Amino acid sequence: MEISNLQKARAAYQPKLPKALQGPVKAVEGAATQSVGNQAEIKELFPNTYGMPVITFEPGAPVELPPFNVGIILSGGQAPGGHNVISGLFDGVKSLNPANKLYGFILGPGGLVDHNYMEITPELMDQYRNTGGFDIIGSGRTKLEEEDQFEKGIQILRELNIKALVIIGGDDSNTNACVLAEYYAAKKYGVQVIGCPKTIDGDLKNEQIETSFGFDTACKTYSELIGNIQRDCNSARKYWHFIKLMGRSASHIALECALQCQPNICLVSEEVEAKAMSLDDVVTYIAEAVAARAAEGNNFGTVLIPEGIIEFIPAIKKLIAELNDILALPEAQHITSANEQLTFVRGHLSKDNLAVFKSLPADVAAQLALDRDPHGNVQVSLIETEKLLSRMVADKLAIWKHQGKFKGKFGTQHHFFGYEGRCAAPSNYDADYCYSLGYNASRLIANGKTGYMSVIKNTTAPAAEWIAGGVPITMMMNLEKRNGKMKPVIRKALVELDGAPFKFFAAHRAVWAKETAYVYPGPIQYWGPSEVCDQTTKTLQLEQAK
Ligand code: FBP
Repeated sequence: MEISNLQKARAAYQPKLPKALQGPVKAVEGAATQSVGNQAEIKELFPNTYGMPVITFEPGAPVELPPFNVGIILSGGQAPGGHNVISGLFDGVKSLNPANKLYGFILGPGGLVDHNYMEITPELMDQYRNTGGFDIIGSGRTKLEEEDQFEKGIQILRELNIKALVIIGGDDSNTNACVLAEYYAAKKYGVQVIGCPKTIDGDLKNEQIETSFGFDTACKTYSELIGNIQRDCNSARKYWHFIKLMGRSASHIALECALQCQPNICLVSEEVEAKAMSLDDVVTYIAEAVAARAAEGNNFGTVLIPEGIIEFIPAIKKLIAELNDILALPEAQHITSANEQLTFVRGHLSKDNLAVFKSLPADVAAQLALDRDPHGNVQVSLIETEKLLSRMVADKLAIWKHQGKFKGKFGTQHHFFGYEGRCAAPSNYDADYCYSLGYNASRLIANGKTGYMSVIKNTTAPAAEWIAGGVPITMMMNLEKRNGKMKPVIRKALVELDGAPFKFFAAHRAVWAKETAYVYPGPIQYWGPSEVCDQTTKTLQLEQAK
């Protein structure tokens, strides 16, 4: 395999570990835990894995363990650092006993069910250290939730003599990891299941998890691109750039990029919902900023749009909730064509929601009514919100022009950044954080834990001071409606409007809207001054400063 010079140099980088993981560990247990919501129901659903204590690792005495094998699964969307979780786990498992083996299940959870796997050998591992992507074993979105899948899984786990399975995923995949842990514990199958917090979306975080891995690198990659666009924009001074950013429901990515780049406008879905804004309110907000800049001769600017915004406009949110219920009806399961599905949906919607549905541009309405991903999510990355909004702003400005309220020009360009950042070579932060998460998972396994998520905290401090341990996954759960039914799920972390990152943004955005206060972050640097190479996201800095 031909590899780039950067890849070669980067392969030699030895990721840092927290001090507690640099030698043998002892697990220190905290008090019993409770789930974040619906405690009685979650306890009943997870009798074997509910209420376990938070674990913190401290330096301890060496213990000899018989050899054991471990399996690993990459689940869901790619996020920078996945290969480092695997290399951390690989090194951790080998450090416990060089005879231990690591097996990767191919193309996500489906690999476990279909018995599609490969051994991760030292030679293979070395080709992927500190690289982006999930291509070492591939990823997939198969949802692990049926008993029959769990039973197929145990067959191959037994065949390979696997003692523990590590599932690297977002909130949905870690929810499934917990269900699997509970199932294997209830059946006394003797296989442990450990989760790892992954997603560029940044929405898998809470009191215990500071950030999901990949958020740091992805946001830095998008911010580099946004900065480049802002330079171009400020050079030609003739376009408004509408930039949609991945992130699914939550606006963490858009907000972080706004903190890094200081664009003229950044929409925050959670605020749109809290202020009960209509689509027209959002359009008016942007149009007013465009008109105000035009009045000063500035016919250019940048608008950041979180990809999930459409779901947060209250009328559309209500519509989506009803659509989800309709799509979960038994009759809907036999529909074979998109047209048939649209007719079915129209025939079942309530009067108010049908009116909202009909008011949407046909392409957006169709996307909302069509298939969900395997976890029941609307596939927001497929909705071209950046074009929808710029089209509606143009229409409004045309009316204002006619009324003499807008005298400028409005030329537009559109961008969607998502896939560009998900497989970027991990920043130093993600390289260290991910390696530590993986290494730490090996210690949770060695300590016999199951139903835990690997966590590393205090990550705004130097790596040696990071705190390693485990958190019971049930602790993060509550009940939410999915595919028409109430299900136990990890609570998604949306942007908090009283949180430090949003407050900082809100305090500065009026100036950023009017003036051209762009910041150009430039590309991620791996070697050089620490203030350039080792900074965490602004979100994390602001959150941890409290
Ligand atoms: P995960 O939640 O699985 O980490 O995926 C994140 C994400 O990149 C979202 O931001 C985006 O909406 C979605 O995946 C896109 O899905 P796909 O990779 O299937 O196109």
